[in-house]
Amino acid sequence: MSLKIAIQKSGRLHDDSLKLLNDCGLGVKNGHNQLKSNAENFAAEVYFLRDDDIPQYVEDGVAHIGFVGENVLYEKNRSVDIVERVGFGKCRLSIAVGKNEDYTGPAYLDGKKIATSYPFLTQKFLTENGVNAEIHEISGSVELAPGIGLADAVCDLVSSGSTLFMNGLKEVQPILQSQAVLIKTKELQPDQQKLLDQLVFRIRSVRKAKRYKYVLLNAPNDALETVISLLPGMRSPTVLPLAESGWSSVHSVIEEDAFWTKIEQLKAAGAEGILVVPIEKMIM
Ligand code: PRT
Ligand code: ZN
Repeated sequence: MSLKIAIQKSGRLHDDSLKLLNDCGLGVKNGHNQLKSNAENFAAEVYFLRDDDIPQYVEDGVAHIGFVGENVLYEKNRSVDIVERVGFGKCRLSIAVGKNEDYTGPAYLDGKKIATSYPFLTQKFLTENGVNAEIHEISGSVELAPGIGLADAVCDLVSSGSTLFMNGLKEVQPILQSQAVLIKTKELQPDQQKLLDQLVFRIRSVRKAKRYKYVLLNAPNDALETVISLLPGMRSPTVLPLAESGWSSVHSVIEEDAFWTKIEQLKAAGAEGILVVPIEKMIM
């Protein structure tokens, strides 16, 4: 009995999916030129598939779980459950028009032709906004369509925006924010559910660790109260006396977002010799 995990064979989600599984200790070899690979340290097999096929494989239970972009998941509209958002593959699905066009809102699209690889999501957006437009489905290089007279607008994935810019287009209407998600089939056997629970616990520990840094510093004892109030830590900071009397060493964790502000406040409070160390896993 093992957990069958689908990830993208090659493309933008492949490396991050594989890295996440290996950060979770599974021991999976890269899938170039193979359909599947056994995890060395976990009861799991990894299937390498086209991202478009992953929702269906998971719905059918051929794979128990899989990593796929929300854009693909909602476009395919398959019946699976989202277990966890995993933070990579961030992008948005947006309407874009010629850079000199005056886009005033969805009504602008009335009677226009829109090229997209996402006909289902595009139509959903049009319907929700009461717009009548013609959808022209193409499978790649959607951004070229307006330039060759195939469409008036596109609905495509955007991350930096440079592809649109280079093709004389501008993003005017995001219709979906997307990132990679872990999905699961509706019916899992109890043993498989147990493996999934273990994996999700590890994924959360790995992702949490990335958001935090381990901090060690020295502080004069009369500054300890302020320093400790700045460092709540997992429970509370560790405080150890230094060989030099009147000084202590303080160990704690700081969240990435607040990092530089905290460091400045700690220095102002009298902290010295501040060391910041990455954390690999964080088990709460
Ligand atoms: O072969 P397979 O079918 O598995 O792969 P694919 O070619 O369909 O997908 P791939 O590897 O290109 O993308 C996989 C997933 O990555 C997508 O489904 C999204 O969930 C996610 N993702 C994140 C992106 C982007 N960012 C992205 N920028 N997918 C595609 N793009 C493309 C976009 O289509 C456009 O051509 O990048 C271009 C825009 O990028 P910017 O930075 O110029 O705006
Ligand atoms: Zn694809």
